[in-house]
Amino acid sequence: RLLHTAIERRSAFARLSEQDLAFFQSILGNSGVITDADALVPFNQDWQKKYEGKSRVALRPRSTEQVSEVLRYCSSRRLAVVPQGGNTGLVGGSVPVFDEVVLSTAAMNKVLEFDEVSGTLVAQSGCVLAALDEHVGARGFMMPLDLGAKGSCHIGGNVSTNAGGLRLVRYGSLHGSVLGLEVVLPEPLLPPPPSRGGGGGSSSGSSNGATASAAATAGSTADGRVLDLLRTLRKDNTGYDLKQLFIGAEGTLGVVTAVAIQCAPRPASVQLALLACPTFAAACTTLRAARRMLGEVLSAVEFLDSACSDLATAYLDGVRNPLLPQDAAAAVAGLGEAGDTGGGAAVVARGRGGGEEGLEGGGVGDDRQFYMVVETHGSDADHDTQKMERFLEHVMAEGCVTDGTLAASEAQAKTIWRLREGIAEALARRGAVYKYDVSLPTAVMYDLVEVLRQRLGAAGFGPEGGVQVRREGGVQVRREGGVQVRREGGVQVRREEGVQVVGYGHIGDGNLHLNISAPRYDDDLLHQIEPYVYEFVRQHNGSISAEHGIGLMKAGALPYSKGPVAIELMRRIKETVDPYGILNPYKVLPQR
Ligand code: FAD
Ligand code: 2HG
Ligand code: ZN
Repeated sequence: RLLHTAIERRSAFARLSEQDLAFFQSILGNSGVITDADALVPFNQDWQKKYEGKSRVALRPRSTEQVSEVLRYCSSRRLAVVPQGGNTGLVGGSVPVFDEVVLSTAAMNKVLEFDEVSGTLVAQSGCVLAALDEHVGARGFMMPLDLGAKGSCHIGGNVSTNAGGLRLVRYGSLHGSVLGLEVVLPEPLLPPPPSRGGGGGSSSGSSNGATASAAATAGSTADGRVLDLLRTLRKDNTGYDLKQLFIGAEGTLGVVTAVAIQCAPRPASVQLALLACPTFAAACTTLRAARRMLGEVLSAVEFLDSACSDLATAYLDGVRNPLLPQDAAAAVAGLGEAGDTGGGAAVVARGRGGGEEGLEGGGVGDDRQFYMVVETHGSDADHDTQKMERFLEHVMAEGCVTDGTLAASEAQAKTIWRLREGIAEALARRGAVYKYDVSLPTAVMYDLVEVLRQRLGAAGFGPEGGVQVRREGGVQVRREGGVQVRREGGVQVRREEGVQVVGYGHIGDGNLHLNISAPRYDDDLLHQIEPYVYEFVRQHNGSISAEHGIGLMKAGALPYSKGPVAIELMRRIKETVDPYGILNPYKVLPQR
C-alpha cells in the first residue's frame, strides 16, 4: 500500500540539456518549445493546483509527424514525457511529477473530417470538446459526451481518461463511441518504411469506411511507431480491438494524435427538471421511475446533496438553486462576499418554502436533502413533454419528490446545469479538496458519504467537532459545530469553515463523487480518509475510479480494484509498448 509513500525520481531518466532544447526547436520552431518559467507554470500545475511538477520544457507539436519525432528523440535520450491535453484531469495524471517533458496537444486542434450522413467525426486530439460540439452542432449532431470541463478539455484527453460525464447514461462510454484512433508509440514496432517524406503515412491503407490518417494528412511518413487505427467503421471484427487499450490508458502507452468518434443526432426536443428528494432512498426510487417511465428519451440523471447546492450558490457568481427562494440564494451569495476572505462557505437555512415555478402539489419543507437533475433528449416535443409530466406526477404522488421545477427556456436549463456542473469549481474555491470518484451499487452509494462524515466528525474534523475558543492574530475566534465566529473590523463574521463531506455525481451510472472539503491539506485528515474509503469500496465490490482515472493519486491504490493477475498483465503490456517506461512514469501502475 503505497498510498502515502513518497516517490523517487527514476535515475534511468536523463536530465534535459541545451542540446535537447536545440533539437526540439529544430523540429517544432521556437513557438513550439516553451521554456520561460512563468509560461511553464500552467503546464506544471494541475487544475486543482494540488499536483505540481518542475518541468523545464513544454512542447507544442502541430502534427502526428512532429509527435513521432519528439517521441523518437525522447526515447533515444531516455527523457521521460507526460502527454497533456486540456490539463483538467483530477488525479494528477496530466502534470509532471519531477522534470518530465510536457508534450501538449494544444496546437493539434484541427477537425479533419465530418461525415454528415453517418455522423462520424475525425479530429486531431487537441481539439477542445466544446469546439467540437459546436462544429458538429452546426451540422445537426452532438458530441456523445459532455462534462463540466468541456470548455478546456481536449478530445484526446477525454479518450485517454475514458471520461464519462453527464450523459453516459444515454450515449454510453467512449469504449463504444470511439471508432478509431491514431496513436504514436514511444518505440517503433516496425522498421521505418524505405522512403521518407513521400506523404504515404499510415500503415493501413484507406478503404471503404476508413479515413485518411492525421499522419497522412500532415504529409508525414510513419516511422514504425505510428499506430494507425483511425477507422470510422461501425463494425470491424478484425482481431484484437487494439484501440480499446488506449482508451483510458492515461498517456502511459502512447500519445493519441487523432480520434474518430461517432456523434449522435442533436435532439429536437430537450427537457430538463430539477427535483428535490427527501432522502437518498427517495432519489433511488426516482431514478428507477425515470428509467421506467422516460425510457428511451432519458439522457441524464444526476444528483447532488444539499451541501453541494449550498457550496455552488455560495461560491459561484450568478449560480442559484431555482428550488430555493431567491432571497435565500441571494443571502448566501451576500454572506459569502461580506464575510469571506477566501475561507469558508456561508451557512444556509434550508426549507424555507416556495421555490419559483414549483410544480403543483410540491411542498417545500425541512426535508429537502437531495437534488436530482433529470433530462430527456427526444425528437417529438409533445410526446416527450407528456412522458415527463406523467413521470413528475408519479414521483410526486409517491412522495419521493417533494418539489421540482421544469426548465421553460434555454436560459433556465443553463441555470440548472450550472448548479450541477459548478460544484467542482465551488469546491476548489472553498479550499483544499480530497476527491474520490467511485462506482458503488447505487442503493449504498451515499452510505459512504454518511459514514465518512461520522468518522471524520468523531476524529475531530468537520462540523461535528467540539467547541474551541482561541486567539488567532490577536482576534478571539470561537469554533462550534464547524462554524467559525470572529469579529473583523468591528463586525461579527460567521463562516462555515470546518471539514465538509459532500456527495454528488452520476447517479444514473452508479458513480458517486465523494468530496471532502477542508480549510487546508492535512496528513492527519488524509489518514482518516485513506485507505478507509478504498476499503469501503472494495467491500462493496465497487471501483476506486469510476471515470477520472488513476493518475498519480491512486496508483498505489489500484490493488483495491484490480487483482494481481490483471495488474501483472497491465505491467507486461506497458513493458512491451514502452520498454524504457518514458511515457507518463509514476502514474496508473503501482510501484513494484
Ligand atoms: P488532461 O487533464 O490534460 O490529461 C488527462 C490524462 O490523459 C493524463 O494522464 C494525460 O497524460 C493523458 N492525456 C491527455 N491527452 C493525451 C493524449 N493526446 N494522448 C495520450 N494521453 C493523453 N471527468 C469525467 O470523466 N466526467 C466528468 O463529468 C468530469 N467533469 C469534470 C469537471 C471539471 C470542472 C473538471 C475540472 C474535470 C472534470 N473531469 C470529468 C475530469 C476529466 O478527466 C477531464 O476533464 C478530461 O477528460 C480530461 O481531458 P484533458 O484534455 O483535460 O486531459
Ligand atoms: C463532475 O461530475 C466531475 O462534476 C467532477 O466529474 C467530480 O469534483 C468531482 O469530484
Ligand atoms: Zn463526474
